[in-house]
Amino acid sequence: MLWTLALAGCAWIDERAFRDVLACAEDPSCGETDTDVPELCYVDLDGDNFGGEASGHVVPCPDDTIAIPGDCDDTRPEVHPGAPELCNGEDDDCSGSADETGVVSIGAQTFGGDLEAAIEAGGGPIHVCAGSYVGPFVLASDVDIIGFADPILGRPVLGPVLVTAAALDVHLESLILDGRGVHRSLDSTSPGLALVDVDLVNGSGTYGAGAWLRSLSVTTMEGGAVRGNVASEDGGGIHANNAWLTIDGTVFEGNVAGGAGGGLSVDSDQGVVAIEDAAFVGNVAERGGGIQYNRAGLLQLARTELVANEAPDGAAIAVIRGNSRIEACTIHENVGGEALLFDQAGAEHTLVGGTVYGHPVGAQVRQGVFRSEATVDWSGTPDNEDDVTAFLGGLARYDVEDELASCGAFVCNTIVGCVCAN
Ligand SMILES: [Ca+2]
Ligand SMILES: [Ca+2]
Ligand SMILES: [Ca+2]
Ligand SMILES: [Ca+2]
Repeated sequence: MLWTLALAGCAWIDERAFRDVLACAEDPSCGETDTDVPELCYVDLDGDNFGGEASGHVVPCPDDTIAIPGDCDDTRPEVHPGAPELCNGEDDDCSGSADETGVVSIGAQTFGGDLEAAIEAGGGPIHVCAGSYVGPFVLASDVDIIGFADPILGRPVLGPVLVTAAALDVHLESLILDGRGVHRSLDSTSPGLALVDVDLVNGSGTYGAGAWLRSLSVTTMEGGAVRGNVASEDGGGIHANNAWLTIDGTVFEGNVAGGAGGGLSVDSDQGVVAIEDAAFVGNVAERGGGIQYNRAGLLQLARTELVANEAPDGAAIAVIRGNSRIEACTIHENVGGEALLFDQAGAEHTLVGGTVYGHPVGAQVRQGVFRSEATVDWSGTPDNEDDVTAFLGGLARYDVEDELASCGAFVCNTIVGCVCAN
């Protein structure tokens, strides 16, 4: 009614008065008491049309203020109510929290929960927040994918979770790739794959259930874990076939291979494998419970722990082809056969310091040259008093722990057994 009067009288009213008229029309108590509270202005320094602090003015608002509050960061125009919530640890939409579960973003662009779309779009590091994402994810160009709060990349049906087909430079960080017991977690041909704090878990496959690193690929691993993967053939955790692989601080735990290399198998003749500050714990295989190395070249292993791995041959490590240098490693209580198995004529193996204990036989050199460059502690435990190095040449097997201290190097073959090389 009041509205009608106002229009009929052709009286000029400002916008606020007009809104009051509208409100009154729906409020029977209008006019009985004075509820006419002045509308406040809020400082809007970043110009996103949402104010932060109250400015002390009422409408009409002066410059740099606005009657709409709710800006939780008035220094950043991209942060305001209704802005897309990005995966960045910050509250972008001013809802009161960084509610980022299931959010994927590249810079200021959000992809909701669609990681595949983000990979296709590219153009910057992809940030993936907590949540579960369903692959497969095929990387066909350079990409950085960085997780926050341990997002899980999985796949419910057949096919690897993540494939780096033809990708040149791939950086994956703080992600969990979960094969969910149906396929391997990672399949790489990338010549530049970096895994930083990436977990490869619950994979299943013939070779390399956690990851199959294919011919001529180059991979660096830093931190993270390879856990609970099961291969029917070689490489329960990882199978490196003609592949370069550097491992720093990664934990291989509870992986199983029906063939060789419960934690890691290395084969074919190209590529360098270097491992440091890692741990192989509770992996199981028919040969090389922790690691099998079957490649011309050199296995480099430093400051790494091999514990409670299990295999009838080479419970911790089997080097059946190629050379090895095992430095300052802790190798104890592996189960099955000897802890260390070396078995190629002419190959050279050097043990430098470290500790080997808790096995019926510490090391077995079937063939090759075996050297000890620093004192290795072959401590038996009360339950394993015969835990000394044993060398098997042909049918002759004998313990040489004491001789090793004075000799330093043995040459072993299947004809004459082992003789001091000095
Ligand atoms: Ca603002
Ligand atoms: Ca803002
Ligand atoms: Ca955010
Ligand atoms: Ca929020």
